[in-house]
Amino acid sequence: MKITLGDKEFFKGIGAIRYEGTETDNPLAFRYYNPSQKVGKKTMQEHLRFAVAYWHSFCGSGADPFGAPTHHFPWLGSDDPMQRAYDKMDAAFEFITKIGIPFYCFHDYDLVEEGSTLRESSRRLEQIVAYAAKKQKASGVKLMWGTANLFSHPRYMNGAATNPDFEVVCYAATQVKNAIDATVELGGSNYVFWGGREGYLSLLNTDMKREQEHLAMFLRMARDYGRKNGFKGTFLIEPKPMEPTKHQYDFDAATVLSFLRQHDLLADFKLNIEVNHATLAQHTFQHELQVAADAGALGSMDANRGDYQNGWDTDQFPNNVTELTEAMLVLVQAGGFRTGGINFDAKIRRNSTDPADLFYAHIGGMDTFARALLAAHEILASSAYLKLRKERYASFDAGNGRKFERGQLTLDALAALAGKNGEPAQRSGRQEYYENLLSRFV
Ligand code: XUL
Ligand code: CO
Repeated sequence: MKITLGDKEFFKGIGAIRYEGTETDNPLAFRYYNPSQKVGKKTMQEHLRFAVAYWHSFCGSGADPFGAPTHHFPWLGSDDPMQRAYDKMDAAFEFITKIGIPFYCFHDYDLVEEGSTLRESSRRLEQIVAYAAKKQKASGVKLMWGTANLFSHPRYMNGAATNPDFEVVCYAATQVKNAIDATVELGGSNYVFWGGREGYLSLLNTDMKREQEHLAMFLRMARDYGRKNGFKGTFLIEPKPMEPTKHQYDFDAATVLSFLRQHDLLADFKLNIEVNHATLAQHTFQHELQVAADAGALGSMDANRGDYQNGWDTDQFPNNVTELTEAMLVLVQAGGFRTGGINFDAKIRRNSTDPADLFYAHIGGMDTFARALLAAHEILASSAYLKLRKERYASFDAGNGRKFERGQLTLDALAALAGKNGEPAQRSGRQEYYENLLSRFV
């Protein structure tokens, strides 16, 4: 079959999406995201560093555990896997360019489907990566991160790096090696590990300690391979507590940080925090970001939202400005992104079946983040917020409080002070006051 490249328009009738301001009625325009607008020292585009997720936006079929695909997008139509891969890439770059997002992210087998042998899969991947390099060069779009899909194929049903069968570990290693090569070739600034199958379904058949040691060994090898072969970016671990596995080892930010510390990997690995993974772990997104930031390990974000009425990973597009303003407060105070950014790891709903729905979804997500950034910046730059929070801790800024922080007191000394001072005066935490302060800027 003769392969055709680059001669189809997949999003007919939709041109470049532009900033038109809040007065516009145009549903295919940005109302807040104005890439060149300065917010403090950086432009919005530099702050937010948006990325499109290849898997949801171009591979997603709308299938769910109860029903067949509903997204019959034209780039998924060909019978030939290579033609399908090229069409998908043409559609992806057309979309990414029209929406004006500077980055994209992929799993190896998002770009092209796996073949029947490892050799065939690697050959397909090499071909499509060469095409991606051309598309990147022609469009200026950059790779934010690459990763290997170590969870879809049945061979990974018992885990990838943590599989009790060494042969599966070797297979996973080959995939990671190829995916790192692809990331390096495409100038990716991060490489992600998301361990969807790294964990257990039942502890009865699981040697947890041994599996976790295997995971650390595997990550060390991937790090060494990447560094030896020209990968200068950041390795990222993306925590998630469960789904698809009952218990995943990368449960949440605190768990991953302690694992990285234990295995001496913190110099090379940071965290990629995803909204709906945070909420699955019974945390807020901003909590997870703060835990990562406090360890100097806030690398990147996967943006989406869960559903308040159910427990699982619904991966909807973000639309809550107030919640995201709290998240952006953490990001801005942490100094913003370096190699990372905001990847829309979100999918249009099963019954959103028009190609235009992909545009509405990303426009809404981008505008929501832009509003949250503007609000967070204003709160930090021109409100009493930081001063008020600091004042809550004023008793540690001088006298015995300061001595305590410096390690100059003993438990006996604290007890003597309590004896002298008596019952402490009640001080309000004023949560509603802080919430109102934030609302004023949203
Ligand atoms: C799954 C998820 C993944 C990772 C990359 O919940 O978030 O798509 O982002 O493997
Ligand atoms: Co994700």
